[in-house]
Amino acid sequence: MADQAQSLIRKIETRDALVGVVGLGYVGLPLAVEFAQAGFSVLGFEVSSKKAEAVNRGHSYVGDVPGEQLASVVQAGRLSATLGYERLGEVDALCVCVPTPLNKTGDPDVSYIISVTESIRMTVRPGQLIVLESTTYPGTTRELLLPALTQGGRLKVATDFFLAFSPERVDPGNQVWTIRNTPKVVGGITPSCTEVARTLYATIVDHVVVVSSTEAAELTKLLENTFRSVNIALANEMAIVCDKLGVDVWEVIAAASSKPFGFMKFTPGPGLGGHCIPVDPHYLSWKMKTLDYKTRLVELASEINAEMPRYVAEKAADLLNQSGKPVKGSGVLVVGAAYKRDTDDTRESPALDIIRLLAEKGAKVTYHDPLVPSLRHEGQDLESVSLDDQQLAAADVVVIVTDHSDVDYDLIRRAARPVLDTRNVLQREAPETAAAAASE
Ligand code: SAJ
Repeated sequence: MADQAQSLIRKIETRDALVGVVGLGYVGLPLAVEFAQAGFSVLGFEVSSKKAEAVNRGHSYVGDVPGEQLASVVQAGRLSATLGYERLGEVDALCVCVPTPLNKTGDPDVSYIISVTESIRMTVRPGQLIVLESTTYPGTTRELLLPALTQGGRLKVATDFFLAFSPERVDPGNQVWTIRNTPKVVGGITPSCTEVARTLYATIVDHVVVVSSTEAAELTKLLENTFRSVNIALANEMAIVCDKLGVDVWEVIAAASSKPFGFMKFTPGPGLGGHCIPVDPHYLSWKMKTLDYKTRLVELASEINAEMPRYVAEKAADLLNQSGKPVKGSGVLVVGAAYKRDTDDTRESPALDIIRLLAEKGAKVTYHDPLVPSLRHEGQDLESVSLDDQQLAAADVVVIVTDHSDVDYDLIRRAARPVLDTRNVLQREAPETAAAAASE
């Protein structure tokens, strides 16, 4: 193995390597703290002065990073944050954890990757490992980063610097699966790149899964999340099928889940939210379109999921109709604005679409979400209303969109208003059902 590789591996093994993390968000900050706790000196790179200052004050803004944990590594001088990318050349190993959203036309927006790559191009030096962690289309590392780093031939990959991809697998709020015990996939441009990256992650992760290329690592992440999108779409389509057949989809899914092999439970919902599942499959579809291949199943699943908010709004209108009420002027109380249970994250939340669609039909829409005190949506500022008899009495229909634990579902049951329960939470958490079942 090249001398550079051996000396960098040694630096990592002795913890003398200076580790850099670009992007101190829900992926980068926990990663930076993990490396600091493993004994490295870590330099975080942020474009937000607010975040950089908070880190240097030891103030955590990421739920998965307890304040005292951050404060202790900062006070020990193990972690600091710098604004901008000027100091990239100082680090020996750099993990890039920048956002990869979609742009307005639904295509990949790799501008954050391009921006940091341009800075790396100007600072990359012999002896550095660069690892991209951001979820992206297969080929990004080789097609965008590699050419920039080789500087038109000045530097050679695997001789001077090392380049790999390693997808993030952070599940915000998950207390069971942490950075340390969640296997980490790593794939390099060359075997020696892979080995240097493997050595780095082995200092903070119990199990590193090595693959043969950066494309294999990039695609591994896309498969993980496209798998969810496709199966959630199937659950959503089954909900529509069961509704038309007058069958309880939740009963069917519960029964299918009794199969001890060959089945994995997914549940229908009001649509797909979050910044992973609704986004990642589009990175795959987009890349394949450039190769003149249409990923029909992947795109169809995204379409089905994206249609669910409209389906929910129509079902709410049907419920009003059954009470002889037009949507226009009727009160609609949406329970839950976050994209999934027990999170305050409203990114891509289907609740936003459901609120918009019903408001467009003239409904008087209010929402209650104990974790989302206010919402800015389509130029509108909405405040979460309290869940009480008065609000429920004013609602001609209640639409449960997020099944937060901290909501008084008994109050909703007792109000006896028409309810569209997109998460089956009333049935699932019905004390009566449990009591009835127990008395049989
Ligand atoms: N959803 C359904 N039905 C399901 C599962 C989810 O409608 O059966 C909805 C959720 O309500 C949400 C959306 O899909 O609106 C996405 O939910 P998710 O459970 O996939 O959660 P995310 O978006 O937080 O996905 C993250 C991903 N983690 C990473 O990308 C590192 C995903 O790979 C994880 O599997 C997922 O967390 C997880 O399992 O919690």
